[in-house]
Amino acid sequence: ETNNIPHPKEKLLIGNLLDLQSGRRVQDMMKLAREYGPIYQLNMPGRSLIITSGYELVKELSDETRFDKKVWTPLQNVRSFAGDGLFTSWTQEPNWHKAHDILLPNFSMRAMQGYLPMMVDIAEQLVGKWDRLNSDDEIDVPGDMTRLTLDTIGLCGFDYRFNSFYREDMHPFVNSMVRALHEAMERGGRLPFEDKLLIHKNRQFQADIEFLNGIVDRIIQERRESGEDFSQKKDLLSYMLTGTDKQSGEKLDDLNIRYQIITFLIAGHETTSGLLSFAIYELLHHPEVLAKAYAEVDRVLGNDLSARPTFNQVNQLRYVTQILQETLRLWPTAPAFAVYPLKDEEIIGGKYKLTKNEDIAVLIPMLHRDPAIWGDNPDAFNPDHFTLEAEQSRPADAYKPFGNGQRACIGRQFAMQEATLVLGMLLQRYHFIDHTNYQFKIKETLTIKPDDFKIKVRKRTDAE
Ligand code: MNH
Repeated sequence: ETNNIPHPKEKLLIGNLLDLQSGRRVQDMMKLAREYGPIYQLNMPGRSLIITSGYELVKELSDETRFDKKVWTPLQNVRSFAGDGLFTSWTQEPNWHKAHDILLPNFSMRAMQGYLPMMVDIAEQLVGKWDRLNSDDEIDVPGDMTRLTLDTIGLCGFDYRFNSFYREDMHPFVNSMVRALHEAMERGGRLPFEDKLLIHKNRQFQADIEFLNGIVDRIIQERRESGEDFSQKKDLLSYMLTGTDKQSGEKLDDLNIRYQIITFLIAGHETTSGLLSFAIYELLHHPEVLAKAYAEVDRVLGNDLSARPTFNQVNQLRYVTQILQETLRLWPTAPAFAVYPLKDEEIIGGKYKLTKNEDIAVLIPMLHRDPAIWGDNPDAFNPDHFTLEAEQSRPADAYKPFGNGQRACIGRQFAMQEATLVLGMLLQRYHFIDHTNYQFKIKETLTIKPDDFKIKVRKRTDAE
């Protein structure tokens, strides 16, 4: 090859396929980045994957006049159920621009203010559950955070209650979604003929997709039958059903609405639940950070547990926000995105050559550990990385947990508001107890979460 990009030695016929193991692809990519550096290439049957993680490289890849989002192999597989929804569409597909234009008002500052009471409603169900536990009862942290975030996007986006806190198991939507996301990712690591042979997995994938569609169709039907005036309710669903795109004057078609709802139900909860889970994990291991967080929460929210946090109070939880930002630095829960060059390109002053055919991935957890930006100890958790001064003295492209440019996350403020509110309410109420001496382990689907992470809590109002 002549593109100068380092690559691990390939095996006959399968190339580097085995360098990324099932269930730990992101972690293997991180390991290879530590070994091969800020850019390396993996060659697999039928495709090649370039993995970047140095700030200097990502700065160039973030230039939207030269590079655009690529719907790379994992996302192509997600298109089986998310179609040309916002997350899985190419920028030049008409429905990307249309849906972006129609749905943007749902993510304004005013819209965030409107969501807060609904976010509080669901957060109160979470603390209602934790308040009633016996002191010996264990909490499945990612499990309860998933209940919380799914119910929040359901209520805020679609006026639909999954009521996950009223059931012992997960809502079946979650099981189908997790399996489908996992399968979408696994397909990228199999040989094409293997994919075809896995009859059971293919059947399960189809069944899961049909199940997700069924839930979405029920949500649409309930709204249509509710007889409410769509133009009065300003949630995602009403914009999807009635909004028109300024450029084309058109509405979204029925199939695309289905894709958008699935997209938002998935994108709107899977990553935020991981963020809250990792944040609690980090707090358990950083008592000095935890103490500062308690002090801030006590000052801003006070100790009246029956008072509902206001929009202003949530925005005043600056240190809690820094904790979440630092958590997303080390554990960006959507750990990679991909771009392609609009024409054949050279980067780093002609050092590396890039073509449209490769998937060029930005491996966010390693970008966020570039020593040139984060110093000699980039693995250390330190919310002071996100003081205003620290943020101002750092280039913007060094931190990309929400992706890049016009294709960056539309739900960023939504996620941060929800996570800040919930972490604030938990800190206001509980001591966290690591009774299992948790051994950190990551579970990968398309996203990352702490695996099998259990805690106990004790109310702060109880005697020490
Ligand atoms: Mn979200 C795109 C991360 C929460 C809806 N999101 C992205 C991308 C990243 C991302 C990274 C870009 C992916 C790519 O370039 O291929 N998102 C996150 C993280 C959180 C998150 C880390 C929480 C923490 N996302 C949310 C929430 C919603 C949401 C909450 C909805 C309420 N995200 C989206 C949508 C897109 C997206 C929709 C696609 C946007 C577009 O391309 O127009």
